[in-house]
Amino acid sequence: MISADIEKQLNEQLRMEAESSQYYLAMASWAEGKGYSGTAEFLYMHSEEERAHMMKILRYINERGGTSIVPELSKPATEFDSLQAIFDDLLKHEELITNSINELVFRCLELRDYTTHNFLQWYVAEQIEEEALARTILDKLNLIGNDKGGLYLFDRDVESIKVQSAANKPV
Ligand code: OFO
Repeated sequence: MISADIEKQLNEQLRMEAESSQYYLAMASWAEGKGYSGTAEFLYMHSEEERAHMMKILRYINERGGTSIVPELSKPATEFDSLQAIFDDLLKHEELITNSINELVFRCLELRDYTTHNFLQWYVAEQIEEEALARTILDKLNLIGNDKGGLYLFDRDVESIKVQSAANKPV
């Protein structure tokens, strides 16, 4: 059984993962509308991943005897300035998620909830991967700048970049 404190924080994390999914869905839709079909596919896939992250927490809370709360979500932006702006926002957002996971891990140790601590290690590994990927993409975009040919090639190639979980990678 999880404590009320951990249950509340896990529900907050669940909400943040759901917001991430909505946020990336809005980015994907914008990219698709602008003709960046590769970037759109990448972001649609990322949005699906975030939904899976949300579901994993939802199921965990219930499994541990708590009550998961399907959250109300805020409306994400519909307009973005550029691909750079999107991936800049995405990186900042992932850094926020990492901080939140770290806070949760810290609280688990304080309350000696080693089971949830263990559950959260998957998220700790995932965040390393997600931040690294966002930085790599942003570095590429910053090199390309406003060069149309470069952006065309970026959009063609980004589709093949997979958002992989560090936890699933062979050691
Ligand atoms: Fe769920 O990792 Fe991104 O937000």
